[in-house]
Amino acid sequence: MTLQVEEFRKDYERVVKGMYGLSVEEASPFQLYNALGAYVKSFAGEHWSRTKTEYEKKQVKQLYYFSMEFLPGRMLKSNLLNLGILDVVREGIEDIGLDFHSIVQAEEDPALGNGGLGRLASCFMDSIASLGIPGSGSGIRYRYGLFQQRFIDGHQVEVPDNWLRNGNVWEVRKENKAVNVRFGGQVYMAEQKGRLIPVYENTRTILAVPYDTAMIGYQNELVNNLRLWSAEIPPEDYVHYSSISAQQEVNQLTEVLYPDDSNYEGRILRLRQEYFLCSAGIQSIVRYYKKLQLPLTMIAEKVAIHINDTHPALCIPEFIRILIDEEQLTWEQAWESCKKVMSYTNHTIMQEAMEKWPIEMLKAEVPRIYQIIEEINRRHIEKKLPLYGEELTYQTAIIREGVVNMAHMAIIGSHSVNGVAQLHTTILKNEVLKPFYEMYPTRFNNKTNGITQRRWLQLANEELTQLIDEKIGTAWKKKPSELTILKGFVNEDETLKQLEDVKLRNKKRFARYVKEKMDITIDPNAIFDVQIKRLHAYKRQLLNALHIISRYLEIKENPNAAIQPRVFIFGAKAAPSYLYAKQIIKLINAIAELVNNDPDVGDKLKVVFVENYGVTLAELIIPAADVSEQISLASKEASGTSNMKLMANGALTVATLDGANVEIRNYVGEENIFLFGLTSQEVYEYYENGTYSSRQIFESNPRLIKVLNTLIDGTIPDIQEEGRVIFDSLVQYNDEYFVLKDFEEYISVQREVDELYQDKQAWYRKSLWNIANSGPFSADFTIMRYADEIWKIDSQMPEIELS
Ligand code: Z57
Repeated sequence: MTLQVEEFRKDYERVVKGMYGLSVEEASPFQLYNALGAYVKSFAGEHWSRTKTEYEKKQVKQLYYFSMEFLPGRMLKSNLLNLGILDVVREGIEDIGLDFHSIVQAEEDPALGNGGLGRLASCFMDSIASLGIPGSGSGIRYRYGLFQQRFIDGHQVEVPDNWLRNGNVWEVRKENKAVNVRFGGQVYMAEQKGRLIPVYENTRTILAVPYDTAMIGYQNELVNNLRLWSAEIPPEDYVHYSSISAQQEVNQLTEVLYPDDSNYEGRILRLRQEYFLCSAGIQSIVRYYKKLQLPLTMIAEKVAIHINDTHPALCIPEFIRILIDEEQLTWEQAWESCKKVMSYTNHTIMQEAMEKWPIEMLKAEVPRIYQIIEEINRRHIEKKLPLYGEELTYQTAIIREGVVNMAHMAIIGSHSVNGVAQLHTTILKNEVLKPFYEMYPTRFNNKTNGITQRRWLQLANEELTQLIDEKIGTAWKKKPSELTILKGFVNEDETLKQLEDVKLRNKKRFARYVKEKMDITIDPNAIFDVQIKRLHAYKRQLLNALHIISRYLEIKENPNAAIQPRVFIFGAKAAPSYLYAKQIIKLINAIAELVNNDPDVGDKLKVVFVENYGVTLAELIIPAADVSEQISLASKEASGTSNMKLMANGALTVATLDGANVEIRNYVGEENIFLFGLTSQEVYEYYENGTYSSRQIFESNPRLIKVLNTLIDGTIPDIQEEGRVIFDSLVQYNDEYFVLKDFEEYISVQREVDELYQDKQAWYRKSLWNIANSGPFSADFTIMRYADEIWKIDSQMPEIELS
């Protein structure tokens, strides 16, 4: 069934009239968007319902991907692309005389995640559907997404993200699928018909209502589901909710996403959110499974549950609770099924990100779940003590020193634990989770992250997509490995020139945005140097900032020297409670203020810190990037995914050997990436011998002295407090992330960047080489491996071939 432009026009005009009683000329961009969304949703509805019936009829094994975060980005264009009607619809819209771009822009960007982890979950949803894998997402429908970021005098200010204000055309409320989730009270075991069953007292029941969103596969007529849960007062339970405070408690539950990325804030409300997701999700899975009329002891043959970081790890005790308390299985039966069903991804080695819930909190909020965790722990210790002795066994305990270690529970309760890049997995095995690796060597495996080229190349960079199509045809869109065919073009001057033109147009597009939004003029011929990611000390935006100061000082010392112009582009939100990160934002904004307004500097150096970085801005910035900054302290970034997106769009990477940067290096070769800095091994050696002295490095490097002094001598405006704190963190408090240690090599590798850029042909040869080598980072490959090796789920389209 192919859609014709004419037919679309008629249908669309009818939808607009039906929804708003307006002609398309009268409707606002938002109304036009909403009507188009409704049209797309009904277009996909046929496939959606057919997919569901097929899964049920064939009783296929299904994956449930549990995540506290999803960052889907705007969905209109992506849905049109995947349905194969993007061109027809765009043409139809423009035939009517409407502006397609302004309709697209009327959509809110749902920020139901913080950063890499949430965006990865959404890339995975796209790949799972596109590969024809039966699977759905399970998450929370936050009433408010991640805060919107504003800058006031260079300081970050957070504004609530009321993303549902105008409704959400993609979601479908499924009130008939609601379930009850119980919190608090007391629980004791009582005998009934010869079995111990839990008796609850004084619990509060909250209704979990699912909202479903279609996850549309790429031109394969398959539509999966993303199910987001929302908390409501159970209508039949009004007596318990007569007080305002009881009502408020329910309304608070799914009110807002916690804004911490790679940082654990042990808040009671967050614990409730986690249990709410797990309980609602597991209940709905078991309910579905029971419809199939198969024995509950065989649930692992039809269900795989994936835990995205430890945030949904309460899936494990909740699954056991339901099987034992409500379905009368024995502990042994429930436990065996649990391990077969569950798998877990670790996303970080940062200690401050590790979830450790105080026992008292769990007892108060989810008393039955706590009992089950105690029992899992007791049996674990009992079983492993004789095999591994005290030291190792107690290192793997779930409960220790008054807290429940969620990572330990996730590992013990699953059959698979994976890291997200080769280096990360190696560090998990040899350092962070070493005792577990000794105990369960076969449970550990690596699944290097990936990205969806559909959003990050086809949609975000239409011009590059067209160029690639012209060179190698369109098969790469279903078979990302074919991007390697581009390697055959690296010595074709014409292709390199075309690539340069594409990049220049993307840079001009971004420059227009910067001019309009920020009133900063940037030169599209300068190098666009991009660092876009959450603000975190370990990611070392500060190192980037010190490099900028160093260049500024060079220009001031020698205003007439010829230097390669560069625009430094930042996008980053800081967690509201992360003071140091906010101070670095202020510092970078102050540097921008200084250099952008200094007449000695002109176009040689510009600094642009975009407000409110998110998926939508990423789609604008990434295609315009020449340089990709991936400069975390080696060993600290589990994988990184902006590194992959930027590479696929032809940026050259400046990197430490951290996370997936190592694999990028392996694919492109040393000559096609700018490496610098300590290796993870060297970092670990410093930790072991404790010999790092940042002060020594500071005092023996005249350039560093000059650069760091600008933080405290008034050179940079309006940073009295921030400058001092940051200076002290580097010199006085021994520079936790080895910024000073890596500084000199960073400066020198940046000089090589400038030199290479003088030779455009050489530059774009490397750029093309990077694009040609980005295929392996397709999330389709990643998901294929999860499905084969962990979930044991087959594609519904066995003919698929990615390489
Ligand atoms: C988050 O975005 C990541 C890890 C976490 O533990 C939390 Br909490 C949030 C990130 C890592 O920092 C990235 O390196 C990685 O690429 C991403 O998760 C996806 O795996």
